Amino acid sequence: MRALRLTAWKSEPELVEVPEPQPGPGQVVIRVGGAGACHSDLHLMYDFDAGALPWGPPFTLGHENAGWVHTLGPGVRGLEIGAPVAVYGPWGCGRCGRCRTGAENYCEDVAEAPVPGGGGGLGLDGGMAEYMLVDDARQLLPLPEGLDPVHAAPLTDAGLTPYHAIRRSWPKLDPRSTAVVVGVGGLGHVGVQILKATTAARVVAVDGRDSALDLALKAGADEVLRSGAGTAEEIRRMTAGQGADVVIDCVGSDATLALGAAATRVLGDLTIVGLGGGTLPVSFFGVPYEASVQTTYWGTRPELAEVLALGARGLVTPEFRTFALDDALAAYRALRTGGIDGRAVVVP
Ligand code: FEH
Ligand code: ZN
Ligand code: ZN
Repeated sequence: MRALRLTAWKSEPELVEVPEPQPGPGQVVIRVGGAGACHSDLHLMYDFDAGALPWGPPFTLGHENAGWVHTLGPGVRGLEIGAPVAVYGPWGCGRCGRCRTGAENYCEDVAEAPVPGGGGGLGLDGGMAEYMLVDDARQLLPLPEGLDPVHAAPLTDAGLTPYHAIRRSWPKLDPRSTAVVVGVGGLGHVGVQILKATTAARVVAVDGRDSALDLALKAGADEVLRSGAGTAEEIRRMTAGQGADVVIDCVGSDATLALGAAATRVLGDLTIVGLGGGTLPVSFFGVPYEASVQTTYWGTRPELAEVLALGARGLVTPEFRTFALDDALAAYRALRTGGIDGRAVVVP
């Protein structure tokens, strides 16, 4: 079969012929129906040096996957061949306290995980291929009625990652609240939809690109702001001087972190989801009193079930453009130059 493989750090992936995977005990092979191209894959290709992550090439890209059950390894029960499934992406040890609650994104015994801190498409072979080996049947969630693998794939990361970030801030998102999403790309536009579907907060989206602001409006944003020198002041003006209750930063650059710190309300949340590599100096007067600043990594398996339910009900519907496997590298190149509104999904 063909697979888009990263063979070295700081290099573009190659479409090569590889053997079809065979499932071992407890494992499942899926026929891939959709594999999303995530912005973090660009960091893997162009930015990270060897040693930056506890795993490395060679592996097949694609950590945002859904498809159909193809073959079952020995001992796997309860899955039917041909059943549509989404793949939960962060693969933990399965036995530690976090993994037992389904929070494998925060596995506490990563040495016992299939790959420390990664999963299929992140150190192990992912979904940019005709078939994908899923390390354990527990990582497969049945697709609810009304959701097909192409639509489900972006929900597993572009959906789950902002969902987790937003869900933890639900107590701060009442009908008087303002939530700001900074960066309206693959994750950010789904974040806007999730805020609208799960809270009554006013949603403000910030981006530097007109096409992204159009996407934010389509996703349901109440207001959009073109990022610039006065953005934080504008957010304060819109909130009677108080600032935003919750800021979800899907970029994570120096500039967006500074914006977040300047625009967050006292007692608010500033949540950094984007891998932009920026830093935020924290000091007594540098951040609002009792504002919580946190990073989040992906989400939990129970949360993925919730996101799939939102997708099946038509409440969260990522915008995407499909690409053939032959064009997967072109999809990444377009993503890199800002040429993709929403997500690119590879359909092998
Ligand atoms: C991938 C690699 C490293 C950090 C974060 C990510 C996310 O895109 C996972 O969804
Ligand atoms: Zn990702
Ligand atoms: Zn674990």
